[in-house]
Amino acid sequence: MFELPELPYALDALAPYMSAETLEFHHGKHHRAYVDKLNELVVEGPYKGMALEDVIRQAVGKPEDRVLFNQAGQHWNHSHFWLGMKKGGGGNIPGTLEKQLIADFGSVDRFRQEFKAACIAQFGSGWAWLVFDGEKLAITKTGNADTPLTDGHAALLTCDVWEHSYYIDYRNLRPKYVDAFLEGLVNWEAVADRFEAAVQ
Ligand code: MN3
Repeated sequence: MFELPELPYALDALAPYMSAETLEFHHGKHHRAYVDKLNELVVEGPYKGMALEDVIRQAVGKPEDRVLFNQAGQHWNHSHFWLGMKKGGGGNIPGTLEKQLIADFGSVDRFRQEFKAACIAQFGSGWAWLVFDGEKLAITKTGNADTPLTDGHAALLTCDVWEHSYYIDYRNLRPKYVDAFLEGLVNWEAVADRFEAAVQ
């Protein structure tokens, strides 16, 4: 059985950048619904007992497993998203990662601009990502439940740009939400740890 992971912070810890009400709905209702539906779909058949990453890799691109893939991808993406944020986030970037951001984007500011642009440019529901492709850092976008896991890229940071992620706090203003995410929420230590793990 897949389980909804507990948030690594209190519901009100990310305010005012992300409200308790948003987390209550987003984690407690949206993410929970993906997990519940996923469990219903894998209860019998070839995916029974399989690890989440394996479900995603095996279901991707199979039209008959599209609904199951969507639940599994959303479970994985959200679990990644929660761990990429913290109370008092958005501050200093650990040295090794900062150097790599400067090497691959020109400057940290330039990275922020490009990441924000990707969040805004994702048409409809989806995700923007900072990934490590084996050689360098890169920014990518995925639609709906798609995930860099199936591209062989190591996901380092993601911003959920589904409307349910920002509509309570920012209404239709996705750029304002992305600014808040970058300035006040990103857990750069967690991103740096993922980078170290991906490089090894
Ligand atoms: Mn979401």
